[in-house]
Amino acid sequence: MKIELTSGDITNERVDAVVNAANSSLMGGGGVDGAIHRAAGPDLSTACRGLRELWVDGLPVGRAVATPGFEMPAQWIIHTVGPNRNAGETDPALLRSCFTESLRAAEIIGAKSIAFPALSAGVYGWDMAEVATIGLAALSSYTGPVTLARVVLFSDDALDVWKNAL
Ligand code: AR6
Repeated sequence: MKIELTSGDITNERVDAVVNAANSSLMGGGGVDGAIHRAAGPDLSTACRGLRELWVDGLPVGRAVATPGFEMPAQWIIHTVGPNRNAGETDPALLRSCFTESLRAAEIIGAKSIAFPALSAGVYGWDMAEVATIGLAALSSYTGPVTLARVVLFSDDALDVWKNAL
C-alpha cells in the first residue's frame, strides 16, 4: 500500500473512504467529526442513528464502522473512535487498532483508497509525534487489498512531524 502525507481539509479528499475521528456516540462533535458532518449533510446523522441501533452502548474505542459519504466527494466515511488521553486512555494498541480496523472496514466495503486524519491528536490530547509513529507503523505493515492511504494533516507543522516520522 502506498502511503502519502499531505496537508488540507480531509472533507475535500477524493478518495474512496475518508476516516472520521469520531466519538463512541457517533452523533458528531468538533474537529474532523464536525467538519465531516457538515460536509456530508444531515443524512449522515440519520445513518449514524441507525448504527447506534446496532451499537447501543456506542462504538468501542479502537473499532471502526462505515457509512456512505453522502454529500462529500468520498463515497464512504469510516468512523473510528480514538483513545482519549485526557480521559486516561493511553494504550498505543488502541490507537493502532483505529488504523488497522479502519483498513479492515475499507476492505469490507471495497474501498481501495483511504484518507486518515491525525486520529486522537486533537481534542483527545495525544502528542502528534506519537500518533505519527503509531499510525505509520500500522499503515506500513498493512498487506491487504487497499492500495493507497493518504494522511491529511491540518497544518504544515503537523505535516512536518509526520514527514519526520516517515
Ligand atoms: N481536516 C483534517 N484534519 C483536521 C480537520 C479537517 N477538517 N479538522 C481538524 N483536524 P480531532 P480527536 C485535525 O479533535 O483528537 C470530536 O469532538 C486536528 O487539528 O478532530 O480524535 C469528536 O467528536 C487534529 O490534528 O480528533 C471526538 O469527541 C486532528 O485532526 C473528539 O473530537 C484530530 O483532531 C475526537 O478527538
